[in-house]
Amino acid sequence: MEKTLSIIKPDGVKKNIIGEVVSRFEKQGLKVLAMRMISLTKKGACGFYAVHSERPFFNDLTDFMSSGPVVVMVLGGGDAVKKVRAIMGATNPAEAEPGTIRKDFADSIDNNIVHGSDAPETAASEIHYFFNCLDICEG
Ligand code: IDP
Ligand code: MG
Repeated sequence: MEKTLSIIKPDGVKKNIIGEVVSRFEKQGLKVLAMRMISLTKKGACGFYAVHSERPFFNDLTDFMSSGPVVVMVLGGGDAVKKVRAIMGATNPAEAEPGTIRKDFADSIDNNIVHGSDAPETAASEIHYFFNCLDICEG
C-alpha cells in the first residue's frame, strides 16, 4: 500500500468542504490513515514549500497557507500518490478536468483547495513534516 500526504488548504476549510474533499478520496478507495487540523505559521508554511522558495509566487503561497486552519492527512491505497493527484485535478483549476476537486471548488491557481504529494519520495518527507510513525494507523 502506498501512502501520500494531502492538505485541505485554508480556502477549502473556509468553504466548509472538508467532508466533501475527504469523501471524494474515500469514494475512490483511499483510506485515511492519519488526520489533523492545524494552523500553519508562516515559518511552517515556508518549510513545507521550501522546494518552491525561489518561485515568484512563494511569498503569496506561504501567506495563503498560513492564513487560516488547514487539514493535513495521510492517505493510503494502491497508487495513492497518482490517485490523489487525479482526484485533485490540475494545479490551475481553469485547466482541471470536470469532476475534479479543483475544477469543482477552486477559485484560482493561488486558491486551489487541496495539496497532494507529487511522488512517493516527496510523499514520505511531506508525511513526516506533519506526522510521526505513531500517528499513522495502518492496522
Ligand atoms: P501542485 O499543488 O499542483 O503540486 P505546485 O507546482 O507544486 O502545484 O505548486 C504548489 C502551489 O503553489 C500550487 O498548488 C499553487 O497554489 C501555487 N502555484 C503554483 N504555480 C503557481 C503560479 O504560477 N502562480 C501562482 N501560484 C502558483
Ligand atoms: Mg506540488
